[in-house]
Amino acid sequence: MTDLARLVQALPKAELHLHLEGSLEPELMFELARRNGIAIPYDSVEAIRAAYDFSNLQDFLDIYYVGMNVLVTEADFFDLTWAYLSRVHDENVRHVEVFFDPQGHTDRGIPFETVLNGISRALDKAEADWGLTSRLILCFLRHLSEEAAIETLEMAKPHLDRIHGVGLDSSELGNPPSKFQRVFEAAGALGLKRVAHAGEEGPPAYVHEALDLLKVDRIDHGNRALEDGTLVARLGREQMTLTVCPLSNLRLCGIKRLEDHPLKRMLALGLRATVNSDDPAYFGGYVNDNYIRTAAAIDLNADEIIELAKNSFRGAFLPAEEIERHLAEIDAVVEGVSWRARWAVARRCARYPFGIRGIRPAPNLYTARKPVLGAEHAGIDFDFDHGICVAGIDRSGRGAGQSGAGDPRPYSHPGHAARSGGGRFERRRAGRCQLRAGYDVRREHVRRKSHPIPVSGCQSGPRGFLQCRSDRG
Ligand code: ES4
Ligand code: ZN
Repeated sequence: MTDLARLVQALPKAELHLHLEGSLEPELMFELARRNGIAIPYDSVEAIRAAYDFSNLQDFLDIYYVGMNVLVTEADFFDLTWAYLSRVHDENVRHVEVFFDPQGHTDRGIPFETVLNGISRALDKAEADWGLTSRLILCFLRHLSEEAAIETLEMAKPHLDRIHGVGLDSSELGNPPSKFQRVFEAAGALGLKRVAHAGEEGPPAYVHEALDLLKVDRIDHGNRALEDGTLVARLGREQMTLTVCPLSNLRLCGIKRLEDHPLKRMLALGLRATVNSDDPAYFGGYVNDNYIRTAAAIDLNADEIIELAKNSFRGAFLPAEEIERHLAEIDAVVEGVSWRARWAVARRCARYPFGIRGIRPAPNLYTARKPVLGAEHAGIDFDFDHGICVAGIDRSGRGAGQSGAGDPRPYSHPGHAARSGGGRFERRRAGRCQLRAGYDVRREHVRRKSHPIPVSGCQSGPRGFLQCRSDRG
């Protein structure tokens, strides 16, 4: 993993622009086609991927609407949503605001409730299992009529406890925001948030319309706003969030090369830009890939990457105090770590969803080392002031954790003992940290060899410890 990838992985992030149907990976598409006896025009997963060669938005949409035909049952919508959430959970995404296109399903005879129930069940499970929070945004297909959008809003009315906002997607050119003014007004009157794709392919005038006529709370994409200085000034003044999707822009030929992406310019102009994946199964990358590939292509520095992660929370439809908590968590990941070590932070991170002592950090990598005698469960703790430290005890009471082995950088004070709930670490010599003792660890030095152990399924353990299941025995 590169330093850039480590930083991106370590940062807590929100994803604000994701079409669930666009996260349908070819493997799942194939499986659902088989499960439901639906014919698809491909005879292999490779053939599906080979078809994903687009010249513009419409090229993509033509294939996207065919792909979603395999989604039929509630279980299909659950599986689709769960696969996406599992993926971004691994990328240290803490909050998602996802789109769905009900008209793409109801027009095929799939009941609105089937779609909604499958999606919501997965969203609820991700929050229950991992604390991964979410908002669901119902998108109107703009190539269809406003009457059809109004009918869709009617279907949603009994379920507004589970739908947070409305959006506008599909073919932008020729379908300006003004076409949907009434339905957006009705949605606003219901207390729903409003967003719209604008300036993806359409002109700056469409962005103006989205703001003035649809009264949107965010602009999805917004790239072409840069052509209009007055508009840029307004977006900056109002701190309007732009949900930018770099790999999408590349694959739909909005830009020729990723090096031409305007994201760095957007930040320099004071715009609240965020990074998102749009339709990751079709565009070749989930959210971290979007950060990493774009940062590499346009030379974003660490501060810009951190700002993008912060913007993802600032632009989220979350209560102010939750936004603040996420921002503080980003600061905590970044703070206390020297500039050089900042790049190395992820390597030493433990994954835990609940937090200790009121802090809720949790970069998502766990690189504790295998304990002396293979522990199945490792208690994990953090020394948040000094970068990252993992410590703990296994079930048998033997030392199970390890911190910073092989890389002394976050422990910038020689002899510093990392404070942790139970274990006590000392930097004994350059590049080595050793577990000294823990409260129910026998007073013995425990030396480890370096065997990374992947862990998952973390939960609160006794006395502020976290317990994680080791994926390997
Ligand atoms: C979309 Cl990239 C994009 N643009 C507009 N509408 C969409 N629906 C799904 N992906
Ligand atoms: Zn989109």
